[in-house]
Amino acid sequence: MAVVSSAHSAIFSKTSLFHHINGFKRFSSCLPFSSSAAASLSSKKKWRQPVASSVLELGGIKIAKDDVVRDDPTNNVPDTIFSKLGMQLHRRNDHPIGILKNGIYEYFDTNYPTKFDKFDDLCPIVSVKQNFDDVLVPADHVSRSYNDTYYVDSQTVLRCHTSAHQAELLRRGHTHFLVTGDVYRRDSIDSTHYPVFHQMEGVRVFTPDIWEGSGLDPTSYAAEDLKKSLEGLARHLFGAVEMRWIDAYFPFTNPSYELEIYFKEKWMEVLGCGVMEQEILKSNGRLDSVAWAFGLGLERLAMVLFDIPDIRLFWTTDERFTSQFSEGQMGVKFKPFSKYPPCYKDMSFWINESFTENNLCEVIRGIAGDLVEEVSLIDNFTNKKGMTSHCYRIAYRSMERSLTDEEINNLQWNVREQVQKKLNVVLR
Ligand code: FA5
Ligand code: MG
Repeated sequence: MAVVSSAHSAIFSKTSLFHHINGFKRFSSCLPFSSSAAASLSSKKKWRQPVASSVLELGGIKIAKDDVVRDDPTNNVPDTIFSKLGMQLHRRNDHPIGILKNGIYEYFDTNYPTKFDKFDDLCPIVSVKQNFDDVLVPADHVSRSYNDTYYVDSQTVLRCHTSAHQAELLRRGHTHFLVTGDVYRRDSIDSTHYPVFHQMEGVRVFTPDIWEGSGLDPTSYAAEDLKKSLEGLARHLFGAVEMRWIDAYFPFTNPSYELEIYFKEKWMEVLGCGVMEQEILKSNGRLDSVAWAFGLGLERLAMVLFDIPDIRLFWTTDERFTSQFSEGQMGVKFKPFSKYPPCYKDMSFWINESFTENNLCEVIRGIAGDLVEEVSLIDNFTNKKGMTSHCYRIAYRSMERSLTDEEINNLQWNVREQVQKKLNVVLR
């Protein structure tokens, strides 16, 4: 395994208004989460369609749509995201994400019998404190912005990483745990980014008797153990695959690393990890310990494992996809059911100071849903008057069928109208 050092960026690797509006009380009872491993959804029924009903049950808690999607400035959760809450792909044993989760469990159960406690049903609606403060994310960190995170209200978010559960589980006395869950981020659009995806968090705490006598200082001991465990996991999942370690930055670990895997002619980041900041351990009842932590991107790993070319496929209920996977079958290679052609549409506009690419992508997804495959900036210039123009290319493609010209033209027409209206930009 080659070791390469360089900086790398992603949401965490970059250097309150109203309180208890209706519904928040229910979320707080949702926070001391229900427990784990027990229930996995029946794998008999093939995957259900997105919930049309407007009341969900998450970790045993009932949540109504208007608790999560509200027309007020502290809320930026769109309908399309609400429809993903409660889908829990990671709890379906015949879905690639569930199969992968079970494969990772198997690795930890084999190598550390009975050690790791597993949680896969913790409520994705968490407090700002859990998601950010508890893991030392600075007050001015980009990940806290409304541009990057879905806020239910000023103190409540859809978790943007499973690290949101670290502190609480440590406080409850867990020293080895795996937390799997759906996480939510406003993000760009391409084949490896989706606004809802799944992570698995792993934490292992070491007490002094474990590193004493190793000849290593506790931090080096934990860092070595971490890399060994994750390299072992990668071998368990993939056998031989090209990978490299990258030095990284996270507010909650030091040192920090990311692991990249070579996939479809590109390096793809699959996980972040590191030695947990002492302060997190100290604040949660572990004065004399060190710990490592990691956060795996399950879709990214599943793409490599099952040869799934596009992240949107995880959400399809098309039989031609779902019938290819079954419980316990790790690494079956996905056979694409004919490839439909993409259709490209360009749009140019003068941006304003508040323009962001995440906002643009949110508007486009709101209209085109999973028919949009990629949004990329293809031209960017500033004129003599200081006005900046962006040209974006939108690739439309269905994973399931051919799209008609008329359908695409309608989508694009709608996108142009909404982009202009919602983002206050001037089309050219
Ligand atoms: C984190 O989320 C950290 N919480 C990980 C961590 C945990 C670090 C514990 C240290 C200790 P990051 O933002 O890089 O880090 O995301 C982790 C992984 O999630 C990425 O490596 C990637 O595999 C996946 N990921 C990130 N954004 C997306 C996205 N939009 N779609 C699909 N997968 C994504
Ligand atoms: Mg990252």
